[in-house]
Amino acid sequence: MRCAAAGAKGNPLSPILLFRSSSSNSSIRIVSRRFMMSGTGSGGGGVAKTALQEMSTDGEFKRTESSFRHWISNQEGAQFPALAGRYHLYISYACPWASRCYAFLKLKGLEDAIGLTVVKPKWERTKEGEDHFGWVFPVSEDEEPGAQLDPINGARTVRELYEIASSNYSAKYTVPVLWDKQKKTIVNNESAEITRMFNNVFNHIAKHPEVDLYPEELRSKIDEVNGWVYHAINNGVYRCGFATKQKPYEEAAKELFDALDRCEKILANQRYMCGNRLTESDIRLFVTLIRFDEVYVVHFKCNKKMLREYPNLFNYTKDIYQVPGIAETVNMYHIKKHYYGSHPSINPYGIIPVGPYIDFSTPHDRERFKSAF
Ligand SMILES: N[C@@H](CCC(=O)N[C@@H](CS)C(=O)NCC(=O)O)C(=O)O
Repeated sequence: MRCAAAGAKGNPLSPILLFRSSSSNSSIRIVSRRFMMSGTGSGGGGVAKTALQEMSTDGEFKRTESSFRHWISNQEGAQFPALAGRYHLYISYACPWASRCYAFLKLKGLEDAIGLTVVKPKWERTKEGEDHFGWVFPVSEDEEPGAQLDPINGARTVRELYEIASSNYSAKYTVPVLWDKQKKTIVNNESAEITRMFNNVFNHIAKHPEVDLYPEELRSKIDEVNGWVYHAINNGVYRCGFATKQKPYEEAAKELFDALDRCEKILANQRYMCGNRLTESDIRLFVTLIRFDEVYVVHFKCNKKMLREYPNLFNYTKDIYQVPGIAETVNMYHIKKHYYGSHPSINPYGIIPVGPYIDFSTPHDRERFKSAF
């Protein structure tokens, strides 16, 4: 692994280069990786500019780390103070990472304090004469139901947001993007950190400050669950879907279904992943489960079992879907249109399968457990 982007220049908040993975509360970092660059015709060796290129030479999908890692704070003199109306969240309904941020925004009641814009579901060319395909905004409000024009920067693409934020950015143009309207830059593009900020730092302006999805007493449990759920399930489905060789696919699939079996067992004895209280771990698991039968079983070849064959997991997914605010974060039309339409190396004709369109609002059996939420 080699560094591939230059250090900060121009914008004083431009990302800097660092290789590390744990979360800190104040820095920004670009972690760039050299990949095979499949599908670019470049013949290998470059910085991944889309998930489709994050392939190691042995056919394994390797996700690149997020770059902008500023932290919003309540402390006096903070570079990014926790103020109402200052920040804007750009998401795609299709993206599980972005959707978990939107879920936190809803659960905390931050809709009036933090703006939200949804991109079009299907990736399009982001620059004339270039091969890069990525997230774009519609050109009119009625072009794509659920997608919106960019009201803050008037950008046509998410790529433009990254280019405004940093003149020398050279990695992926991902959602979510948490934007600072005052400094005109990206505060953070890592959902794991955006959700923590939404949970903790806006309580004075949140409609539901009492909702705490990362409570002190459960933090080590939540971190432990998040660790294996991320590796084997959240990222695991991508490791199945984007593998370009049989062995890494089979390894990812084994880890995925072992982890789902483990969740099924846990959820036989308690309502949520960390006990009788809804936490961050449940939102993280939910965003993958809700896409499972509709997308991952078919598109990412995660077909050893369907979600509907796991009674506890299936009912659990319905339970979380029915938490007030969560259903609004799920748009299956965008989800299916994105995955089946944006990865030509996996689905060259872009055909969207007809089923199953599960109704997650139907009754579930999870009330048999007590709940503290
Ligand atoms: N670690 C990031 C991952 C975000 C991410 O991978 N987003 C995908 C959509 S699901 C994306 O925007 N990909 C753009 C691309 O691959 O070009 C997070 O959790 O925020």
